Amino acid sequence: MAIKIALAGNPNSGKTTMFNELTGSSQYVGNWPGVTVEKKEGKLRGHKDVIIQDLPGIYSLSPYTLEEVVTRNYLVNEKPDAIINIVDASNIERNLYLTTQLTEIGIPVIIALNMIDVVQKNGDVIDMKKLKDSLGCEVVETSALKGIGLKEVTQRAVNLAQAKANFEPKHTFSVPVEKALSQIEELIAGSDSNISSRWLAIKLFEHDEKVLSSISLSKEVLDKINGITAICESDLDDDGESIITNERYTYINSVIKTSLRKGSKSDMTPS
Ligand code: BGO
Repeated sequence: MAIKIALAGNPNSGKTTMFNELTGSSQYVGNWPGVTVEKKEGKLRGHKDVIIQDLPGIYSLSPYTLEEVVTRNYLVNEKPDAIINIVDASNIERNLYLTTQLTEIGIPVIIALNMIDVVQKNGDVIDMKKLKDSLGCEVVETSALKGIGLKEVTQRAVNLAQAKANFEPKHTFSVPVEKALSQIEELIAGSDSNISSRWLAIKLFEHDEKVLSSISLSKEVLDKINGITAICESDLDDDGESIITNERYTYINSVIKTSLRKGSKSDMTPS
């Protein structure tokens, strides 16, 4: 059976450039079912049994835009064998917000740290080992524009896909949130065995209406989940969705602090 690798990333991260480089002329363009969002897939050059699925450029996996919903429905329901997350290395802080969400789905993620030529030009230094250790996934420096690192990132993605290993993100939330999430996970265990229970638990904690309406839970279980979330919200004096968002940013700040050293040219604004 063919291996399916999804390309996910923020708008302007270089996704189209990379997709074109990886697939050449073997592209098929259509629409995602029921929506006018472009769907592009193609065969990886030199690998007739590896399909690269391009996903819409997005900043988050929230339920608020068509592109986000298309992307997360595909990842959660269709389950590609691996995700290449294209991260604009020259805007790493903003791009890692999506990364923290992609790694929660349970599909192996490899990061293409793209625009590395821009980072080098700016004199910035990214400590690859520290970045890899704190994110818990493989990271490869790439320049889609200059064709650097593309073979390596795709070969590693194919290896990850073939290994079919379970993927556990390094990122965890604060103690009270983790406690609530594990209680919710216990309550929903077995409700939809196709979807990662941790991902579902986070979405339920965030009061995600789209996920709530897509799974069937008894009123009793739903009441318990709402009770668990309400206790945590009251303890942290915020709503579930904001708690998760804020904790993602706190985590990203800690990753950036340990792995990025800004060069002097970075702060100069172009005239
Ligand atoms: C323009 N390095 C550099 N330096 N640039 C890159 C790289 C890289 O690794 N990868 C992509 N780019 P998209 P999304 C442009 O179009 O693939 C550039 O949204 C321009 N256009 O060439 O479109 C890429 O699909 C005029 O730049 O991203 C493109 O994710 C002047 O990043 C841009 C300068 O890439 C976005 C750049 C008319």
